[in-house]
Amino acid sequence: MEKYELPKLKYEYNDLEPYIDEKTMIIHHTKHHQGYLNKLNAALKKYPEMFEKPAEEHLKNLSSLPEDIRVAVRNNSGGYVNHGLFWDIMKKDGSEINGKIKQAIEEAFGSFEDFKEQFSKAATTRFGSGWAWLVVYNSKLEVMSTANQDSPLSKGKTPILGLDVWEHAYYLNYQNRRPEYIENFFKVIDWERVNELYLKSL
Ligand code: MN3
Repeated sequence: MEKYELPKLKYEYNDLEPYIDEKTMIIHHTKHHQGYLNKLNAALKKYPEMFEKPAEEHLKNLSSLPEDIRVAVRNNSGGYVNHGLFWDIMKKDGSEINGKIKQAIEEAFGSFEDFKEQFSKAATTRFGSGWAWLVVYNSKLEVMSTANQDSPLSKGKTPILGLDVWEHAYYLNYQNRRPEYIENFFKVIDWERVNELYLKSL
């Protein structure tokens, strides 16, 4: 492999309407996600052997990267990988939560509603640009948030659900109404996929 590539969506740009609008999806995927990818590919030109590993691997080992590309990888491999997960855990009309992930969420947070409240709070209170996450750490579920494009992988945690709360993710449709965007995100979550990622992480 000579460079990383933009993952294709499993659905159409307008499939997440009315919760996430088509125009936001197009700009987000073809401009923002593509932008992180282009910068990541450019940064690694000097170190082509790095393309042999999945981009996730670099985020797990930021401190071992060559210093001249460490910040670029943190931001752009972060942006590349985070958006890849974000697209992957959504689908048209969403799906009901079921299976092991349902059980694990109830065990970790008390109930699905308690989880939703914690996750939404993490997403709402993330100051400025960043992400809210459901992660697996030591086989247990946790809610967390990160700034900018920082990945939970850099803290040894495996993200299985992520919500982009950068303004570019919602501003066209929601303007400053981030809480409404967060509430509507729950209507398009592909819980079958999240369940698969959960099982894989164990
Ligand atoms: Mn984004």
